[in-house]
Amino acid sequence: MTAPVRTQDSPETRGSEELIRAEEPVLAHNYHPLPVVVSRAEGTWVEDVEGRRYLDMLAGYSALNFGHRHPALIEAAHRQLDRLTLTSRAFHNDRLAEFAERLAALTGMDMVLPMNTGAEAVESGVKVARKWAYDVKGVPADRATIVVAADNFHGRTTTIVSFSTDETARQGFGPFTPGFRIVPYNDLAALEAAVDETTAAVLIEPIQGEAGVIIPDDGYLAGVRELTRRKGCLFVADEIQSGLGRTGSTLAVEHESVVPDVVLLGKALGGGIVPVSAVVGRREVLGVLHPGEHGSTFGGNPLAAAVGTAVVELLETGDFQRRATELGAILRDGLTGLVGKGVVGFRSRGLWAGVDIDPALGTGREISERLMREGILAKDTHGSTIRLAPPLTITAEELEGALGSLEKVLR
Ligand code: IF1
Repeated sequence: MTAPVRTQDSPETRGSEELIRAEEPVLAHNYHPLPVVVSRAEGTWVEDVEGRRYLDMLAGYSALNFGHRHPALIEAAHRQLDRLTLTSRAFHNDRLAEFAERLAALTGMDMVLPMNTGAEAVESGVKVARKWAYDVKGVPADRATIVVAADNFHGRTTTIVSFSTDETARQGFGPFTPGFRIVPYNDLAALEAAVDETTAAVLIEPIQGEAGVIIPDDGYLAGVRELTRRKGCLFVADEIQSGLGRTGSTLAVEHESVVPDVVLLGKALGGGIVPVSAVVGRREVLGVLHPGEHGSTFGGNPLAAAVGTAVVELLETGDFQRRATELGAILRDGLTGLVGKGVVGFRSRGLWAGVDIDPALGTGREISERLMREGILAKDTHGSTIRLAPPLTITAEELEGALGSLEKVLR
């Protein structure tokens, strides 16, 4: 006799350890989560099943830029839940026009293609860039190439891992999609050599997230913009993790006053409530799509559009961007003080940092577990690098506390 089926209203009474054990036989093992079972959260704080509180320094990999359950976002979601949640794009809905208008204005673009996950935005960006190459640039059919950077992370679909340089992300998932060229990041000469008359686009992260918050030299993004314009191909910026306030500006490319042809957005665009992503770009590019050529069941649904509009409204104030800049100075100064005390180096912009820990002190995973015991949730990327990306709502005191805990676990 299997365990009684728990109905929606009967509370989950199992504790953290029991829940972790219960997952094992039934949940695919594509993650190795920290041994914490979150059950509630608000702002920058999460609470586990036993009521222990943790400061969230990961923020859903930058999907929780506005903190857990931001009141304005929850209110927008509740209001829409009581009206309309899904129509499909077979019909119009009364939320999508405003979302598209305000997102386009926020990003300085002409048109919006609403999708759901980041990977869908990247896949849609690849398709639109290729179609632009054939319809506008005149590249021969099926000959379009897209140039990407080594150590990229753009998602987990088979086409996207086709251009990954991370063997763990590729192993066992072939055969792969052709039409991609890989060059070293932050290397304009290599990019110059790889872009030719077949090139539809250069697709890069303005700052490489999963690679460990790798920040290119000043001038690299401006160089990509000049090179792509001169060679007649598109500059597609993947701002799914770097965008929407994380680095201190609405888009990370603003740091070099660069305007790409296409920007990919996701994560925080859904306010940490529903998956919302988008391809935003110039009319000449997104105008290549005609009815029936691309789509998505949930893309642009009224609930997503309502939450997305509330997110855009938060960003229109500039407050979160300013907070990321101001608090980012505290983060940078705090990490600078830890260099030589267990930190061997770090990279940071705004409230986003990749911190390289002395491997002698432990692996990134071991450091993350020690931080967890100090009430701080953070996550390692590769080796001994810890990513720090708190909600942009974090207070200076909370940030100082997190830095204090990091110093403590490194002693
Ligand atoms: C995981 C980190 C990984 C992204 C950029 C597209 C996507 C992502 C720049 C795809 C997603 C997520 C995926 C998640 C962990 C996290 C991540 F860098 F953010 F930490 F893996 F690299 N472009 N990043 O960062 O968006 O389809 O996931 O909505 O796969 O474990 P998605």
